[in-house]
Amino acid sequence: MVPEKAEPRQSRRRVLGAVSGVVAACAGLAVAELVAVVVRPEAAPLTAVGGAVVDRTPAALKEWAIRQFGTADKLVLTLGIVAVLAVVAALAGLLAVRHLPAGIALAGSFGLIGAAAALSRPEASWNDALPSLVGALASAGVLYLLVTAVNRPRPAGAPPGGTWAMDRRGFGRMVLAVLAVSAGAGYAGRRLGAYGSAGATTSRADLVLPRATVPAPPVPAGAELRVPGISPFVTPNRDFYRVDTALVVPRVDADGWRLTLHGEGVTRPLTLDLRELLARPLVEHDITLTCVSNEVGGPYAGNARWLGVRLADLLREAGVRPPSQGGPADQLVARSVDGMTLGTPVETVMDGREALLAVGMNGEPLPFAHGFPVRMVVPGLYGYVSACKWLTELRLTTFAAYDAYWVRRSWAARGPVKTQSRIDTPRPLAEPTEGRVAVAGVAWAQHRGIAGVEVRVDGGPWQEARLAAADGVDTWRQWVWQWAATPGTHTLEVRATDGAGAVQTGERAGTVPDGATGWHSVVVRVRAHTGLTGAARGSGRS
Ligand SMILES: Nc1nc2c(c(=O)[nH]1)N[C@H]1C(S)=C(S)[C@@H](COP(=O)(O)O)O[C@H]1N2
Ligand SMILES: [Mo]
Repeated sequence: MVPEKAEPRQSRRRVLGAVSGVVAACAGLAVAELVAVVVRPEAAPLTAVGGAVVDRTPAALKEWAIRQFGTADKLVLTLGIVAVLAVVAALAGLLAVRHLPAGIALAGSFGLIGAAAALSRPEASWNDALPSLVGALASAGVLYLLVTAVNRPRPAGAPPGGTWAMDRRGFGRMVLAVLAVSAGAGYAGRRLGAYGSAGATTSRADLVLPRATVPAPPVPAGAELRVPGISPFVTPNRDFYRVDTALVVPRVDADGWRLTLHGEGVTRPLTLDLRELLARPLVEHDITLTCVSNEVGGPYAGNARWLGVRLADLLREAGVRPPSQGGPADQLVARSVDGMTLGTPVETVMDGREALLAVGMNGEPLPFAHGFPVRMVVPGLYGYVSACKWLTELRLTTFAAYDAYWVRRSWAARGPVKTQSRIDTPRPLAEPTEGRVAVAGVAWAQHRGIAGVEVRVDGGPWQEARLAAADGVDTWRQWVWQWAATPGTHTLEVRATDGAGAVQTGERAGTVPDGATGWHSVVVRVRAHTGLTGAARGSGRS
């Protein structure tokens, strides 16, 4: 009789223990969020652990994650961490009902992991350990209270079997109280976080960009083909792809922003605030930005009108000479407020192209996600070696002496953009009707320009596509080819020729270490006209 009663009681105790563990973890996270508001948003445990995971993810796995989840990769990462945390928290609770110190030690060790992750991030200071440590203390305290309640001995004289109902009510109340306080703390943390970056938000809203001293000519009317489904020539800011390691977008207050320029061969080091930067001549230029992680046919390319200061002018003013003129530094290392480093060849920046310290994107200040207040953009180089967002430091050094963030993670030190072309329409596995089908897309070979695009069907002869008007050599170019489609399954392929006459290679290569190559292909199933007479079928209308 006794063992039979003890069994369910034991399992109930285990369930309550697991619940205690999870609730204690919630409390710990909420408290940590609140502390992180004061310390630094990036130091919140979930963000810190996520960031540390990103830093340590091998290039191949990162590629896979980006491919699988696209821009949701960060959300998936955070959910994964939460899932692991929940499991370990439940285990800590289970352990705690049997052996309280051991359970509390397990819960607390998670705080140490959070703290270690925060300290391992670039730009970390000792303070960054605080959110996780204080959070761990809070969660240990809550776990202690809950588990003590779970383990409280049955009051003497209580009717057998009914005792748990009493204790459970008390336990339930405690759980609800802790969850309510945690939710309140978490909410307060978020609100205070927004308040903390209110200065940044206002500084962006208040920023009036000066007019360009050298405005860009209007985009030629013929640059935009009117083909449904083609990428627009100018990518709206809200649709512009985003690739970075930041789990929380840095919100920099423009009023406190400073840029320092120093290093080898710099005879006059500079420190500029935003007002001083904006007082310089501003150039406007259309540049297509592409990511080295873009698969053939992938989405990580966007075209914008950038407003900014010519980086080469600033470098020259600081006394920098390119290596070809005897300068000692061949690498310009840009560093962002969140510690990201990107290394750019000095020679490229100073060879006359419009390498910019950009402040404006498509007529507005840079969006926070795209680097407010200042970022770099260099036509012809992949983003990872040129397009530092939330820029705060420029340092002259050599490629021999220093490896930037991505180079330490198996990407090539130099990343010139490879010629690429993409079929935007028809979409893969589309089912157009036979007859005239517009095959269209974009092609890019920044700073060399696009001289031709060809399409072929089922491995047949290459056919010249019609190019849209060019808006200079630094942007992508739209193209269209009218296909007389016949019923059945067909493979469309595209290849471009750059301004130097080099034909895009068909040799397939992955994105690591210096960008994917190969021809984009799309398989479609062309449907026969139905319910039409033979004469109408031949008319080519569709
Ligand atoms: N601070 C910072 N700048 C960064 C990155 C980053 O992770 N952190 N990623 C780079 C990469 S890999 C690319 S492709 C471009 C993407 O810029 P976008 O997000 O504005 O499109 O930003 C670059 N600048
Ligand atoms: Mo990138």
